[in-house]
Amino acid sequence: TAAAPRPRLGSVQLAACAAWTLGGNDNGSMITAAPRLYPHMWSWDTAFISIGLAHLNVDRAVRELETLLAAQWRNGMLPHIVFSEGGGYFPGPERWGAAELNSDAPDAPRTSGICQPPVHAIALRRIVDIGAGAASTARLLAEGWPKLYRWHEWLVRHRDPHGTGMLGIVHGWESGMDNSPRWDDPYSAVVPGQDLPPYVRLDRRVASAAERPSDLEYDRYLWLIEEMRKVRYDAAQVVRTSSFLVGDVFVTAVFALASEVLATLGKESGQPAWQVRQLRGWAHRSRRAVVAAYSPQTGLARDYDRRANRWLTTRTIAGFAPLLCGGLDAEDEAAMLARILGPDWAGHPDLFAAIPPSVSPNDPGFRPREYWRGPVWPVIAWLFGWAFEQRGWTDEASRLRAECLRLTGDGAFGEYYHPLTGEPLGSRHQSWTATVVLDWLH
Ligand code: 2M8
Repeated sequence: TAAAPRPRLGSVQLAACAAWTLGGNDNGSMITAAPRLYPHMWSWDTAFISIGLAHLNVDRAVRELETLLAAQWRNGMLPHIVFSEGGGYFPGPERWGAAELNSDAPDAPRTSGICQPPVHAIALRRIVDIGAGAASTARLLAEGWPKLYRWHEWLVRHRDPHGTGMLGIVHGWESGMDNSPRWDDPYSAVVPGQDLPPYVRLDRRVASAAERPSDLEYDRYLWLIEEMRKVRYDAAQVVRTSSFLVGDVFVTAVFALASEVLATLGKESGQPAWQVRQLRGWAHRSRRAVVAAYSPQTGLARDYDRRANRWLTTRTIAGFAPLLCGGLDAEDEAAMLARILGPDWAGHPDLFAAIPPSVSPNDPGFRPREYWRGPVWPVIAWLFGWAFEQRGWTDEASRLRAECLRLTGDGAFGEYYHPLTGEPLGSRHQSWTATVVLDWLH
């Protein structure tokens, strides 16, 4: 697969394109994740989107995060989708039925009944830094911080009830990496029942079938929703009854990192000292769980299938989770940093740009066009780059940034990219891709 020549915009044009993309995805009440494929608000997309927006208009960035936070469930959960008035996505609010079944869910706006990786405190940090001194950022910090604290508390209470530090997920969608090979084993135990109500997929009207999950995968995704509906999205029961329950090492590392960030923001802004201490304690415990998931055999950290009681040794980008939150001993950490930059990952000689893809091109399961099974995701690269900077790996962070700008420099803002040719795949004009580009350009 030879790389086709692709146009490259100058940085001013590229920033203008990114701003235009975000403006185009603004439906008046929210910035949707993508124009046609995802016409609603997604939890972790919105965290990233608000970072890019902060460079354009900090008040607008604040409003975006506030819109998401306003949909927080009364029990503290931040839902993975906040639905706009429009349709065009399946499963929509009727299929989820969250507000009908659970009194903790808001009636308006409508939401889904699961969550996504807790990156929001990182967005708060970025917005507060970019918009220092603005009245809106001060308001966001004062009113948003306690909401994020409750969100983290919900995760600890319901997704780590035994205090292991490792957070569980009850649906692959909660990982954000829907059809990653990480979940093939646990999904093989999810057997859709005869009573799975019929449905029509809408995603393949926009993205080609080869770039989306299979029908069998979708049956399983929808079956897990049926299981949750049966227990009315009661968080404690969902964890007991879902046929999918996995300790997610990537979500756990994000949680450790974000809890540390939230603690620091809380300390700076005079939040109660006991809550700040508690956040640091959660961060510490989850960091230890990430380190305990590290496998010297693969040199990567593993997920844990709680239904089958076994470690999952699939090798994907998520295995580099310890680089996000730290905690490995110095030697293992240096080896892991070298590995993500080395020939199996970002340094693979056939890559279009030196960015770690979702699955290594050397892995037998590598599928370069298929969603979370091989493509490069700029937003994931942003997260690693940001963490690298926090860890003091500034050269590595700026090289990654330069490579990402090379990949995304045509202004298409693909949802994901073919790692070998650089072709944009999935949706075009994807908000979170535009937004991380804006942040890289500043
Ligand atoms: C993808 O997930 C949704 C379901 O949540 C879908 O395929 O319909 C994932 O890439 C997820 O991480 C992302 O938040 C979402 C919107 O961009 O799309």
